[in-house]
Amino acid sequence: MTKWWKDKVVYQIWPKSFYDGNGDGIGDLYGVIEKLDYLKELGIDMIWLSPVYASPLVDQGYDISDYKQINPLFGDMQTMDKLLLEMKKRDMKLIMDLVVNHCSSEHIWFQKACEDPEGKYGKYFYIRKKAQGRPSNVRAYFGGSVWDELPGQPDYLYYHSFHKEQPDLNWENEELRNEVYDMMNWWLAKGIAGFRVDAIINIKKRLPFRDYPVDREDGLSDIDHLVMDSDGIGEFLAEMKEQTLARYDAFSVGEVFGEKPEELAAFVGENGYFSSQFDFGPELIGKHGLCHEYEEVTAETYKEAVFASQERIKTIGYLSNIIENHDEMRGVSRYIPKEDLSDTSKKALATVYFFLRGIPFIYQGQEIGMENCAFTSMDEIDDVSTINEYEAELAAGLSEEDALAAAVRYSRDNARTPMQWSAETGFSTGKPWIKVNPLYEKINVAAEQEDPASVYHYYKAMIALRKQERYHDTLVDGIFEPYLPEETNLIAYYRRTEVQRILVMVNYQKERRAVSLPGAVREVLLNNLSNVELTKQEIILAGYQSVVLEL
Ligand code: TEU
Ligand code: CA
Repeated sequence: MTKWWKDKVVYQIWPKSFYDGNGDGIGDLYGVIEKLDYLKELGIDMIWLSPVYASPLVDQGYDISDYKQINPLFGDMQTMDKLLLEMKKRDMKLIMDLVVNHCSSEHIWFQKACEDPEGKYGKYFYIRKKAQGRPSNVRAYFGGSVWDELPGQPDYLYYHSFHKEQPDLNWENEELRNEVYDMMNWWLAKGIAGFRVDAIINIKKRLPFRDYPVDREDGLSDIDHLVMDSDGIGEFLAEMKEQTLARYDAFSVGEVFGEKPEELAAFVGENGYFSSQFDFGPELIGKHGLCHEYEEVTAETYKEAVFASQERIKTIGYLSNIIENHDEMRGVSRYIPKEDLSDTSKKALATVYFFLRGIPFIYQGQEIGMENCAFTSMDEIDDVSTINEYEAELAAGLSEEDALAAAVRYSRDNARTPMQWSAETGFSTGKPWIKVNPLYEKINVAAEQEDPASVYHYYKAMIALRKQERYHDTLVDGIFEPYLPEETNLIAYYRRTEVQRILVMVNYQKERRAVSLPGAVREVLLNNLSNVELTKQEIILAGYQSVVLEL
């Protein structure tokens, strides 16, 4: 397998909120096609398209009822083929979302399993006889037991890691695995460049199912206990690669939470199951218990998480680096203290993550500095995960006000408000399906394209720098090495090769500071402010000033 993908910059589109091409208030494939030139202009090479398959949208498309059909809300297969063609014309690659830990309860396989739990399709799922008792006390990611009564079959239970309308597929069943591989090859043969692989760590469960320590009033146990207790996933992932990805030299990026530390090389090493996996280290900082118990991120905890991930991957391969996605709050609202939020600090955060060793992913709206949305009521929330969190906060005894504040701060819907294209939002000629972030008049594509000092133009400059011939090899393959890591609130690191040294320096605090330099600066390649004070020995960095220096 070649590594054709390692210098690419990837943009994640969550289609329902990207751009509405037909005026029904819902983003769609027509809209994606219309915005390809915008993405090309930004410098994007590859698009990760979140699910557009047939789905009842219980989990916004991560509940698939037909892997080979397009949800009419998003368009049709003809439009999908047009998108592929238009992207090919622009030398852009498309990766699709591979959601095969589970399907939708509306999938024909599950419908047939409900008709005949003991038959062929019953074996595509984890179905158990109720008389034998609930097989385990594991809590689903979206709350409640992972076991629910099989619809129409009061004597049977079935397993779901997520929502009860997302029954887990039984990967122990070779027939099911071959169905998945056939579907993957069908999409690869259409010309997609690969997949983002959803919740893949969950496909391997330790059997027989068993109980784990109860950790909440609901008498259930966090599903991570089951994940950590399950071994042997490599057998499935190696088979998947051999049967599909390797045949097309496809790019694959795993959404992997909780792989065992010693498994990282097997997952994303030279001959790994996947090309890459996301670095979720920063995303997990301080997340223990319920949202109201989460610790806020600081410059030091952010630096520690990022540097630890770079150290882990250093001799193994490439991580995919993010500050946000469709499952998280907006990155600038998570990694920058609220009182320090500004275009300068947004650019500083961007600099920290974008030049790390690995593949930079940009989530829709991140490039214009979109922030968390001021949700004022649960009526404005659509997301099943946020609703579950709110209920769990109430059950933990929080007031409605405190439960709301905790749940909406970390809500996935912060990332799912409509992309802000102009001061009129510009997302749809109809009524958007979800609240528009009130900050759209200031934070929008049109305004920022006009302002050379905008977050948008800074992202464009970062992408251009990464692609510049002179720096390409160092920024793509150069070794990552911390610089003065002991300096509080300084996040600085080398990217270096035998012949070139680049130094990324971010003063991650509002106070200005002097930092010693390791040598003469050949050139200031990037600066989020209009100038920088340099002497032979040191650099004076203003609050949240970020620079990229060629030494
Ligand atoms: O997310 C997976 C997911 O949310 C869990 O793996 C994660 O560990 C948990 O939320 C704790 O952090 C993927 C999709 O990105 C998400 O949108 C879907 O809701 C989910 O899978 C089910 O398909
Ligand atoms: Ca639409």
